[in-house]
Amino acid sequence: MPAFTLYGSRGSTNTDRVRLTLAEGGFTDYELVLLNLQKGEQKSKEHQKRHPWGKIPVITSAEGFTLYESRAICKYLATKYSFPLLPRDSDVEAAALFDQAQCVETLYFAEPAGRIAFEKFAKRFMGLPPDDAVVSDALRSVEMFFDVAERLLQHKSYMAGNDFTLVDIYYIPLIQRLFACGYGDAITSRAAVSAWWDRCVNRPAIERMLAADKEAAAAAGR
Ligand SMILES: N[C@@H](CCC(=O)N[C@@H](CS)C(=O)NCC(=O)O)C(=O)O
Repeated sequence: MPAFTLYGSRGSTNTDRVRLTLAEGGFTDYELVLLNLQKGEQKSKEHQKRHPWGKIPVITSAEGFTLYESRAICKYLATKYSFPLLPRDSDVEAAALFDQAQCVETLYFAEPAGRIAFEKFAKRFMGLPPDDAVVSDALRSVEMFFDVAERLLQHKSYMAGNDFTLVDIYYIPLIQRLFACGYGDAITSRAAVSAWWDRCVNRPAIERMLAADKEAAAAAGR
């Protein structure tokens, strides 16, 4: 019996955040159940017992433990299975800097990048046109975010310090979405950000997972 079930969806950035964490931790003892968001399967009564807001990802264990919110899931899995992706508990300052980097990612980056992904990617599947005003406003915020990141990454290798952590993983799915939507320049035009991005996606486990997903998407015509 697998250690837990991950409920997610193909092409979901929030699900991919969890899958990347598991890949980086080398953990394969789990079952992935894919819900069809276009059919609204995430809003079923059964799924709302797992996630009261009817969203993915969620993990459930055979012992009855359920957890939603991708970053909380990643942190829980990294702690439970000792993936070397978190600062040591005893290093209080490193733990605080990790929390700071996590808040920065969620509030200053993922918020505007998520708006772009919704307008330019998700809306395509809903048959709706993007709202260009929302996209340009969000793009301005993303550019401003990376201007600051560019300065910070001159003095450290990763977002929370000199070690690769979960926070770096948190960025990957939405940055990939920016590339897919034609906004990869926000990364490649900034030397330090671009070098950081290369360090992240050239990690063997991450590179393997991204390549396999790309191949699967091409085969499925997505
Ligand atoms: N903050 C949540 C976001 C979850 C979320 O919005 N998931 C999307 C898929 S990427 C979803 O379930 N969308 C369908 C819906 O809202 O009905 C997390 O990090 O897990």
